[in-house]
Amino acid sequence: MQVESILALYQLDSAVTLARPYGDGHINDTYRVETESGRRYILQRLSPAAFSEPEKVMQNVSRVTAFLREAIRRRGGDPERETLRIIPMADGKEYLMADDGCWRMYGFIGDTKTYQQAENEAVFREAGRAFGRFMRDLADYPADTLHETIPRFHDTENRLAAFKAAVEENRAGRAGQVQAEIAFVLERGCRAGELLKASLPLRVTHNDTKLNNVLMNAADSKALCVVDLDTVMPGLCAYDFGDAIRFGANTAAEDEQDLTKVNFSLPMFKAYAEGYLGEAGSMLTAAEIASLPLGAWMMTYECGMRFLTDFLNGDTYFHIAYRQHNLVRARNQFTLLADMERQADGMHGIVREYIKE
Ligand code: ADP
Ligand code: GN1
Ligand code: MG
Repeated sequence: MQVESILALYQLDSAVTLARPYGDGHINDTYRVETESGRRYILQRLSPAAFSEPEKVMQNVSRVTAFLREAIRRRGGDPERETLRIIPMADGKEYLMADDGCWRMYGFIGDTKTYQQAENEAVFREAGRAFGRFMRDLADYPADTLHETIPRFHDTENRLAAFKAAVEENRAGRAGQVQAEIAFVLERGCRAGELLKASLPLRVTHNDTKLNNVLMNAADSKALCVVDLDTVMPGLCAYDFGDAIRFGANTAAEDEQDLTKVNFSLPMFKAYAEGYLGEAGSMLTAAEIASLPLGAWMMTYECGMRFLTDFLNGDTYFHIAYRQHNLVRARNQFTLLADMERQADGMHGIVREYIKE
């Protein structure tokens, strides 16, 4: 459906003056909307490729944000700036099921900044604080009432099975050109089940903790609001920690093509651990803290494999800007992973300091 027709279903404060694609998310179609009075909104079409049951996503988001607003208020924060608010349509519904997918609107949280790369340790430490606080705020959320919006989202063994099927099917005829990358994934396949085998406690986790899913307050550069709540589900803290490290402790962008620039930064890892464990460390068991380096390895392995799977399938899942984009991203993740393997002892040394004997 046209953005204009969707907007016509909303009764906003005044007439819409602008609706323009916004942000760098890989999944949803996001638009920034402005009205005559100067108010702003975020309009999104949920990706049908990612979310087959959008009603469940919206039910989770509605409940989780209501819960977060209370938690934020209780700790003296500002619920209007520190979590998302769904803007209902004129008929009171929180989303629209259209032919091309599910549409929804949020209030725009202004005077903020999102980073596509961690510019320095202070920024990344703040991101760690944001996701640590997020998990703590949701510690008492009844996890069994959450829908699993993407089944087995971080079940890496299942991702590996999907990867092998994509290689076998070779739908886009690209397997021949990525033999080295396929071998890289398969060589490590025996480790895919390591996290799930560890019997770690399930928490309410975000599951997509990329740096650009945190809004930083422009005025003081402090972490303000965690966004992109579509994958909030029961999960392991190692997923949240690991996925953030995968993105932010890379010395280059996730899609940097010059692989000599792609390294794993231990100082960035340390900064994130300080922020995250400073907020959430007291609620975690020793086994959970010890699992965080494995989380970083696993999320990087899994994400590289997911990019390569999408490349093999003909780019049906992640947004791409050019033909080889998913392959570039996969190579980037594998380069990062190899460097993480070289620096595994360093990661373990850092988290060990947080384990109380
Ligand atoms: P995707 O699932 O595609 O990543 P997101 O929900 O993360 O979509 O939105 C894309 C980007 O839009 C985010 O990275 C963030 O920069 C920005 N954004 C999302 N929601 C808001 C909001 N309520 N206020 C301001 N910016 C937002
Ligand atoms: C997607 O939605 P976005 O751009 O924040 C993806 C993550 C990947 C990430 C890789 C729902 O995140 O799992 O790690 O791209 N989200 C979904 O950049 O699949
Ligand atoms: Mg996002």
